[in-house]
Formats: sequence, C-alpha cells, structure tokens
Amino acid sequence: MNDTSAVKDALRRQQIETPSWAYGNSGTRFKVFAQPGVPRTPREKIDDAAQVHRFTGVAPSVAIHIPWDRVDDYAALAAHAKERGVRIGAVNTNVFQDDDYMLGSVTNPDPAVRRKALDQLLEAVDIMDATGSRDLKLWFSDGTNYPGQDDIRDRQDRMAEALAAVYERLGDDQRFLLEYKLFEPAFYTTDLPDWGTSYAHCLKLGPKAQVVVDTGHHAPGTNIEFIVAFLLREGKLGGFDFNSRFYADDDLMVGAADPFQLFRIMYEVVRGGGYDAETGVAFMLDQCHNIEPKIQGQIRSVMNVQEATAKALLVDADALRSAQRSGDVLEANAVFMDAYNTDVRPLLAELREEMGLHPNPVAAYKASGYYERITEERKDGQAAGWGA
Ligand code: LRH
Ligand code: MN
Ligand code: MN
Repeated sequence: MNDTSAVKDALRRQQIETPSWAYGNSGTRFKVFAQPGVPRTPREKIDDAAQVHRFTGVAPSVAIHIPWDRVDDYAALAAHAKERGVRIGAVNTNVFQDDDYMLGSVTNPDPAVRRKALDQLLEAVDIMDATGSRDLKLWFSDGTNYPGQDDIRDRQDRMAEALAAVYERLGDDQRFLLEYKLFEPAFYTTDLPDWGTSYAHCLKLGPKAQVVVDTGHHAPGTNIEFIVAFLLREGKLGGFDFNSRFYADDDLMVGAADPFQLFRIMYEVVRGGGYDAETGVAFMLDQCHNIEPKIQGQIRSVMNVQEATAKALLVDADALRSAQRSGDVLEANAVFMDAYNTDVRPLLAELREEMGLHPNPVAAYKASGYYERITEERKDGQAAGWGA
C-alpha cells in the first residue's frame, strides 16, 4: 500500500487493547517498586486505560484478568468503562495463583483440582456474558519440573478434556484464544509450550478456538513472523499479546527490544489479511511497567505498534512481488527495508491531528495534569498490584 491516504485510513481503524494489569504495581520476584497514583480498584484501572485511548485514539478497550479484577457486578464495570469512553475487552483467566494449583490446574493429577480450575474458566465465560466480551484468553502455567513427575500424555488428555468443556460453554459470538509459553513457571515440561500444541488443540475443537501469540513466549531466535504467517493462512490466528523480551518473558514495552521484529510481524499480519476487522485478529498488549510510569508506558507502546503497522502498510506490495517473482533477492529485500527505514512519525502526527488529537500523545498526556491528579487522589488505600 503506497497511497498515504489509504495507509492513514487503515491506521485510523486499528484498535489496540491495553491490559488492566499494566496499570497496577508490578516487579520481579526480587522487588516490586510501588509507584504513586497507582489504581486501587478495577474501575481506576479502567480510568487509566481511558487516558491511553484519550491521547492515542486507537486504544478503545481494556483487557481484564480474573481474579485480579474481581468485582461484584461486571455489567456495572462494563457500564463504567462505557462512561469513560472505552469498553472491556478480553477476559483473561488465572488458574495459576492458588495453592491448589501447585501441580497444575486443568492438567493436575487430582480430579478435584481439575474440576475447580474448570469451574473458574466457566465462570470467566459468565463474566464475558455480563461484560459483552468476545474473547476468553486462556493461559495455563501447567507443566512439570522433573522428568517422571507426571505422565506427559495423560496431561494432554486432561488439557483436551478441559478445553472441550470450555469450548462447549462459549456463546455464538464468543471464542477462546489459547496462549502458549515455552517455560516458566514450569521448567521441565509445559503442557502448552508452543504454537503447534495450541494449534492442534484448537484445530480439533473448531472455529471458536484460536491461537494467541504472546511475543515474549518463544525460545530466543524463534522466527515469530513465520508462525504468524502460518496461523493466518490456516485461519487460526486469534491475536497477539504484544511485549518485548531480551531474555525470557520480560514483558517490556512492545517495540523496545526489537522494532524490526515487530515490523516483520506486522508485515505478515498485513500480508495475510489479518489487519481486516473480519479476520478477528486482536492486537493486545501484555506488559508490565516495573520502573517506568505506567500510563505513559502504555501510550508509548501503542505508538510503537502504530509505527510498526504504518511501516508494514507502506511496503510496496507490487514492487516486492515482482522482485520476488523474478528472483531478485536484493531488490526484494531493498523494497522491504525501504518501508522499514521510512520515518513514519510525521505521517502519524498528521493522522492524529486529522483525528482531532494532539500530534504528540506523550507530551499531551504529560501536560494534561492527570498524573498529578491521580497521585493526589489515590494517596489512601491499597494500590493494585500484579496479582491483586
Ligand atoms: C503469562 C502471561 C499470560 C498471563 C499474563 C499476565 O506469562 O503472558 O498472558 O495472563 O502473562
Ligand atoms: Mn501473555
Ligand atoms: Mn507472559
């Protein structure tokens, strides 16, 4: 796509979902550095997410994580979001923080623990009914630490059984996104360690089961854009959990560690039609801001996704195809790199002005006084943390 106005139209339509947990305090297992002004309730997390949308114009939904965002009335939470100009997006499940889950949740050798975990997943679908959410995001920490600890194959059977029960419970307009992760917290086997395992489970179940690619969940050197191209071709790419990693599951800001990789991923999304709303590819952030300001970190992340997307949209598809067809390796690579090397910041600034926004969302947010206000207003009470 080379026509600037078509690129802008496409960018105007992009929707990037921010995660409620990015606004709470977070850290490593060594230390959580508390920040001033951090939300104390799910409503306040939504208030902060609404600021990201206010200044970027492309972040209209916020993902929630249960039980971190447990409330009595989810319809009221959804109404609160609407009042703030956003909506509740994906419901993320947490079957990893209860003592009962030490040996796994849905793959636990104990049927009573499996039942408890499944009930929690089914409850998440009830919450989706109340919030009007389309997506249930399933991530399992299930796995083993020692060879021989449990039967690898039995655990796959238990996983399949639980997924089938959740699938059965989904409404017509709902789906689940199955997330994989190479390791951590399990260090020997993980029951859903890679895209292939997620894909195989989803394929058996049907169209309401889709794979979600968390960009931080692969072995170093994995070609993530290949996975994206393949899943899109199979109609099985449900969406992304975007973040950056240098080492393991670092959850740093997307586009911070490797903007070129993000561009390559977004190119495959555009190439595979994943950018069209009807394919249902969800662009979600899954990050923590341990040492940087959180709302600002989310704004920066949204902008990083926009920049990579703009560059991907700028790839001259005709020139690329003709170079590829004629076997001109260097020309094809040059066409690709030309797009990546384009400074798209002026185009995005222009687009924001056309959308009635400040061209520099970070500067506009800083000037708004919101941070000073929440720092003052949220002095009392318990700040929400990653896991609370
Ligand atoms: C697991 C994960 C998953 C969780 C989130 C908090 O590492 O990526 O998506 O829900 O982190
Ligand atoms: Mn994730
Ligand atoms: Mn993760």
